[in-house]
Amino acid sequence: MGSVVKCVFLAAVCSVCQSLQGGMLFPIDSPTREVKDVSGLWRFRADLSPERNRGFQQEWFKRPLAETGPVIDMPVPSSYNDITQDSKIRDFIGWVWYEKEVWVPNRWIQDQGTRIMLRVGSAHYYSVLWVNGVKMTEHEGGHLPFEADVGGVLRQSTGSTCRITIAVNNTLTLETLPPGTIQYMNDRTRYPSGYFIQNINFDFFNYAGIHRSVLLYTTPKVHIDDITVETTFSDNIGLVSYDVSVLGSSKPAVKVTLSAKDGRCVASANGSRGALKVTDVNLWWPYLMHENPGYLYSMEVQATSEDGQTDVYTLPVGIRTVQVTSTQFLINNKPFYFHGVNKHEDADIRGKGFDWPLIVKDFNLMKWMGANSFRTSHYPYAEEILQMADRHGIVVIDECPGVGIRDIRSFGNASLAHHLIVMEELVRRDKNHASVVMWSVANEPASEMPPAGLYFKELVSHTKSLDSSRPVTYITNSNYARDLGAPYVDVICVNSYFSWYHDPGHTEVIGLQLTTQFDNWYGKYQKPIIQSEYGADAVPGLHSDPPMMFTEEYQKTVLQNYHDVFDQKRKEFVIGELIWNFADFMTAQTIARWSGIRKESSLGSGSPKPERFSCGSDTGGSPMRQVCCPPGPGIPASERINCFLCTLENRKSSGNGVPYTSYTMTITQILLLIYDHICSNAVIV
Ligand code: BDP
Repeated sequence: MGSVVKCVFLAAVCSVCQSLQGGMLFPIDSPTREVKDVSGLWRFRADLSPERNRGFQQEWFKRPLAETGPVIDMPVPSSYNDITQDSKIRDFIGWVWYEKEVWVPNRWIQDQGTRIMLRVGSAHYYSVLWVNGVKMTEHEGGHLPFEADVGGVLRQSTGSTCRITIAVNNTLTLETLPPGTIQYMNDRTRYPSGYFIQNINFDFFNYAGIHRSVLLYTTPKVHIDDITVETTFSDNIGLVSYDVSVLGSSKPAVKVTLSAKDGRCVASANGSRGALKVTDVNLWWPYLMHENPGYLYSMEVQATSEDGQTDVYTLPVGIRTVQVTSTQFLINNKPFYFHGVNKHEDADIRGKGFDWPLIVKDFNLMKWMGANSFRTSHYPYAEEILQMADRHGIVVIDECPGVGIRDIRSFGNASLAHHLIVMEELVRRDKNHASVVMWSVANEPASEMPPAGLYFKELVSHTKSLDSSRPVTYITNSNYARDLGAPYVDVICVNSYFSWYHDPGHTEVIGLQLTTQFDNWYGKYQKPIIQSEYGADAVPGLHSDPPMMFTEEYQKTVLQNYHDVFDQKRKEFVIGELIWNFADFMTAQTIARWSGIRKESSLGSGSPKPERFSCGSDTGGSPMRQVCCPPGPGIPASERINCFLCTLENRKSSGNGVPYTSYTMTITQILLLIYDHICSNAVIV
């Protein structure tokens, strides 16, 4: 490994040797808290020096970035890769520097009782944060938030300006999550001096940058640091157990009030730990399982110190239970079937940058398809996405970035130590979401390798020690007889691509092979099984009869064959199917991927262009999902086809759908198929 990477990660490995301190509540406004979003346009520079460490040598954080070299505009949140016209930025490996100067309200500075926090929702991969030239914190890992108390520094600075500098390094090593390796190419007849590449073992583009909002927010000095809720019910009585941690006061008085949707107080209690009893409880139900899915109570926590300082935080709470038997996944004691999708945070231009229109559109699409669930393949998604899932009753399998652990050296102690910390960060962030029903600690690790047994035993048991209320799994593509981690999981999640990566071209063997796959896994473990990925690529507009690989017909045939087996096996122990993938997404450039991956099942999560999705209908241009394609079974196919053709027309005429127009027919076919399948199997309890 070259020095570029070495210097970056020494610090990282050391920093993971300790356990997490404190909570990471989502920043909200409340009577005692304020949030100021400082996202927007930032100044940006990639450190193109050979060792990528000029920024540290020249201490770029000490002065405004524009004084140490050229800067360009960079939107936050967004990946930086696709923003410029420069392939060096798209494929950049190493440190990039972001900077923004913002004003902090005077009253925040003047009031010594105000805590001023700076929080980054996620930056990929390793970040160092300075305010006014003073280092505030470092964080390893994308996809999860980090924050620092910046009040002290701001109060020492003159004026109320706050110059935020964030250096972000996307280098992946054997000990990062996901892992990767840096390879220096030393053959001088083929590569210039210092030439290196980033190798990865996962199938999505290694987008980098500041991916979620950067927020300044306040709390009082005496503040609610963390809240943990667990829920259950018996008959019509719901029970919410809570645990509140308050910092800044040795003997805080804590009051907790639970309100129904209409604002009615339904229970209250005093004390930092306790239980709230809710009579005539409205349970949190998944979408399509109840006429009123996603019911959320509002839990207001109030903490007051001996000297009268108060903090207030309000948390949405869904009351529900989750349980796994040898054949079923129970939500509120009723069998739940995961009829869903795998996703990515991925969009044209913004990469993995947070984007509300895209998120809302994706939820509308999922609901319109009749999907009741998704897996956060292959990393934690934005908290706002989980909040949406809570509200809409969409069930989530919450996955950590443990994807591509294929090298035996990534099962070592340093890797495990970091993986445990990442699970702590994930559980700390997402533990209170009713939508999250299971943790996934990894995707397709080399779980047949000898160290995998101990690795997964530790990882799963640590995750259970953090949260005993949810089952834990990881997603496997190993052989059932040789998978060393499967004994420790609660649900078997299997990925398979029969007639694609195995027996290419032979869809006739899917039925037999999939049945055998299920029977083997169940025979060995007697645990319920989710088909956590299945699918096939298609080149848009490519047709053949009889179907051949990469045609739209072939993709359809593969899905149909899988669905036939699911429909049989769900009568026994199969508890779900998550198609690969909800939408096309970008991958690294390789001969196996044509402009990213094309196993999409819906209209796609490309850059949000609402006009692509509207339909000039009889009623005058209402969104097509309402007019032509309402959720649920029984919509005549002809109507749905018209609707899609209309979409196609809209995309063509929008003129900006260049990357999309060509594959619309694929989308049409696949979406119809999934839609038919999901609608015909929707379980309404
Ligand atoms: C699985 C991976 C997923 C890939 C998919 C595929 O979990 O990330 O994109 O296969 O190859 O192996 O399409």
